[in-house]
Amino acid sequence: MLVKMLIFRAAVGNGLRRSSYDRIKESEPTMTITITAFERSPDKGQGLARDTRVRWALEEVGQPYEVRLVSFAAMKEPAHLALHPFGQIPTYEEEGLDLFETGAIVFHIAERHAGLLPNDPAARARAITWMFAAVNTVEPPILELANAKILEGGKPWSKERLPLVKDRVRDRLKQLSVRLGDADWLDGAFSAGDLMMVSVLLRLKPSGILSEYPNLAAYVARGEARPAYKRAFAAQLAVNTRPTD
Ligand code: GTB
Repeated sequence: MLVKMLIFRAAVGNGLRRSSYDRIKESEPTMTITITAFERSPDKGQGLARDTRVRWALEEVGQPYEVRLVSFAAMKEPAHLALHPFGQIPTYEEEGLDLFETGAIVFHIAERHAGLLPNDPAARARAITWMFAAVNTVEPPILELANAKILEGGKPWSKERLPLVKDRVRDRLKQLSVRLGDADWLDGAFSAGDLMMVSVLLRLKPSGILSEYPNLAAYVARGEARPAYKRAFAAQLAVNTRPTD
């Protein structure tokens, strides 16, 4: 595998055409991929924990994977901290490579396997841009809203602050809604950029804010309707609804 990675880097470095890279990708042997997920997600299987986006990416590219379930306590133990310095899920392991951060994991999957990034270099760069926009620009206000509700809901100032936080989410959604317009996906065919953006937007579903932007609500629904998403969702649901030991 190391050799193949080096070949890929060399191909890119030498400016070889994309078809060379594709041939390398096609010849990639199947390897064991292991991700981590909550032993029990606090959302009880709504698919909001971030392992879902990694499962989804793996399903889109047809890569089988294994899941190691971790408790909140185990996430803070040295063994898990060696994989994830911040003691979180998900992580990603394949032979010779450990990764954390869903943006990096999904990007890695998309780079290694066909199906999530276009071959055309410019379209590929734009799809990657949308991945960054999802985690750097759209996700922060959405997380802020989740924190305002979950962590700060009991504070005396929370009620006054909440509308401001919601409006920051709306500002971003309005802009995204304008850009998406009546297109199915953000830039041509479905890509890792859409996978990340839909995953980020899904967190808003329980708030009702998403439905204020019908084209975004439809965009998220299109993502959820993808067979790969359905398989990913079902897999995490099975974990989170299994009988307790
Ligand atoms: N930036 C990192 C990434 O994208 O990989 C963030 C990873 C992260 O936040 N992981 C969370 C975690 O491990 C789980 S997904 N938290 C435990 C900890 O920090 O100790 C976030 C999440 C958790 C729960 C819900 N929920 O129940 O609705 C939704 C999302």
